[in-house]
Amino acid sequence: MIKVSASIMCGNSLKYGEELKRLEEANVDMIHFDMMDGSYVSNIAMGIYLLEDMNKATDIPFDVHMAVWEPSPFYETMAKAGADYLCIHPEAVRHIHRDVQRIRELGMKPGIAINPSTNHGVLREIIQDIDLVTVMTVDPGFAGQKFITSQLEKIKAIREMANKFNPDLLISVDGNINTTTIPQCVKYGADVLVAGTSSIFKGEDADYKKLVLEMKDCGK
Ligand code: S6P
Ligand code: MG
Repeated sequence: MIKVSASIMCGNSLKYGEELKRLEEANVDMIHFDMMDGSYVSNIAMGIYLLEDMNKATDIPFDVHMAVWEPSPFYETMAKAGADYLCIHPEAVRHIHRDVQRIRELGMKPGIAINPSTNHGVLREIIQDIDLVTVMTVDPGFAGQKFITSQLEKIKAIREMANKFNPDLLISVDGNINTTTIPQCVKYGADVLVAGTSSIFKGEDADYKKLVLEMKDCGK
């Protein structure tokens, strides 16, 4: 079943409370919460206090994407703040198994985010220990970029690996996910669609419910 994870960074930051209500009414499955440290990526976004407050305001699960170097000192705080899934980049940590184990021990579901230039082979030794892979279909750091089509083959290869070693693995796609790119992503094996500026966050008048349904429909 296809899930939509709404990238809240793309919402109106003066109205996050209202944005969460609109996303609840639109029945999104998850909130994609991007954290950026200004070093692993050239942008700074979304902090822990914000996650804590948002988590108090909604029951929608949080899929946190840490585009952060050495995120391990923050895992405990992230668990307390309400992260359900916690996705890290393999290049950003020293020992990926230790980090994944720690994330699970703290009650979160571990995930790995793969940059466009990172080969999916990095997953082979860890795929059985994680719940989510986020395939970056743009370089991380910014909303509003162009889809990198070479990532489709990667989605397919990860799905094949998952079928063999972890059939319940969720594969999410993040970056320029819209009604044009969704059919191919889903065909190749994605089941979580990160919704940003190119699909649902289109301003005050956007009908999130309709847009979310369109995303799910075009992936059928
Ligand atoms: C990018 C970040 C993403 C964006 C999302 C934006 O660094 O990880 O989660 O928020 O991809 O979506 P769009 O439709 O503007 O590309
Ligand atoms: Mg993201």
